[in-house]
Amino acid sequence: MFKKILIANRGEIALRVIRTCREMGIATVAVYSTADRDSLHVRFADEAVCIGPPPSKESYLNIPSIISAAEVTGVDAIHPGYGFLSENPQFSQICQDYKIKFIGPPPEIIQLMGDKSTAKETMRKAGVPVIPGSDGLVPDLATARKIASDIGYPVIIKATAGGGGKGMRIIWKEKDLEHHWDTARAEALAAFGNEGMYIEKYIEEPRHIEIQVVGDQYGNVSHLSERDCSIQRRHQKLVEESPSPIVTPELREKMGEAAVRGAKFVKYEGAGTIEFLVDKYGNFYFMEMNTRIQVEHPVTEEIFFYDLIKEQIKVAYGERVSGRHYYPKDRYAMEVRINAEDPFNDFRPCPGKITSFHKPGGHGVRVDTHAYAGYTISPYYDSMIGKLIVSAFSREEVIEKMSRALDEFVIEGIKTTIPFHQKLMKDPQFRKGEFTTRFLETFDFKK
Ligand code: MV4
Repeated sequence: MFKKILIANRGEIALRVIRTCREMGIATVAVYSTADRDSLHVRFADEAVCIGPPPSKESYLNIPSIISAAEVTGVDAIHPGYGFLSENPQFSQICQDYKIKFIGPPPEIIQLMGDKSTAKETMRKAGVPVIPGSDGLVPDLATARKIASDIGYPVIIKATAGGGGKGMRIIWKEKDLEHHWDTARAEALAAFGNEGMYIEKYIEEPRHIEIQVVGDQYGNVSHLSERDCSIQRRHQKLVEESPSPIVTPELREKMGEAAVRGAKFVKYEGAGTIEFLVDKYGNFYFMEMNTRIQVEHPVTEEIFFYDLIKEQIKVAYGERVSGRHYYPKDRYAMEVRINAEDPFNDFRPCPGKITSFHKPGGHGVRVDTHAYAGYTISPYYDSMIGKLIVSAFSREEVIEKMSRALDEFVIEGIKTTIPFHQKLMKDPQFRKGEFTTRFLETFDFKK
């Protein structure tokens, strides 16, 4: 097994990876910016190396600094966590060049899935259902017009370099196409240096449902069922749960099989997520593939009682994935993201010092966080302070337990999303499991 792993990340995920390494007897190296001197990942790792000043570009995104830290400390592998360099094909390539194992897929796969139009074409070839639309990129407005009228409005145009909603426009009527075509392309060029666009039929009231997969270096892939991530705001997930209230055993079987087929087709290696849109008729369509461990991975860990970080490390080392996973019956898990944001003020970020901090506990309650009383949430990074994950034998029980745990959670000194989650847990539609990705557009935060 690896002797020493460098974690090229910060916050709760750095801590999460350190914990598993400890259990596996693997030494750890933390890297940190000067803003994170007092962070727990620095304290809990066996060694820590400062890699630069607070701005991410000069620290957590600074490849030469991170590779130097890896060389100086003599690690055999780098875990990139999520965000930062986790889906950067150059970083995966440089790790390979330096003979340091990147815990994630090889650069070619990251590159392939990072180009959304190519990823979609690849999945279509693999036999995974995709949303009707253009075959690859659309060269010009005239072609866009033709395709849009063939598939019928509403349509959505997407930047191939986008993802997560950037460079995306919904078009309801032909007369609006020209304007959106020009502005979306300009936005994509400015943001990604790539103005490639593709077109799809717009799916109106979808659910966002993703399948967790793990592939090994020998072409084996197994899936660990779905997570329902439909509760989002401006492409930021707020709540994730499994199983999905709308996924029947038949649909789970079909989506799981499609995800495994897609991942095997590209010889996927590591932990990954295949995101699907599910329409109101139960049709599912490939949307994107994420080639990293995701924020919401604990939901899957809790229902399967399975350490996904450990699995990532094992397959990176060359072990095989276990075959098909036993699907746990009567197990439910839900995660809510606790962000340093004011939910009553448009989720405006609220960095600052946490003056008092008390985590909930008890049966079925897990808190993944790097925060503590006296810790300061930096304005330089993501506003997520932690995740509250609960598990139980039914969705009703999970919601009751989540409400109880949220009531126990005390964070003072800054505003957080806790009051929002408390309201959400009482919402009748949410409790019934009846929501789409547009749920929060009409949610009354003041109620
Ligand atoms: C869509 C769609 C409807 N129809 N594609 C959002 C981010 C990026 N991953 C793609 N997204 C969407 N693509 C078609 N053809 C709706 C969305 C979408 C969305 C998807 C999942 C969760 C939340 C969302 C919020 C707005 C739009």
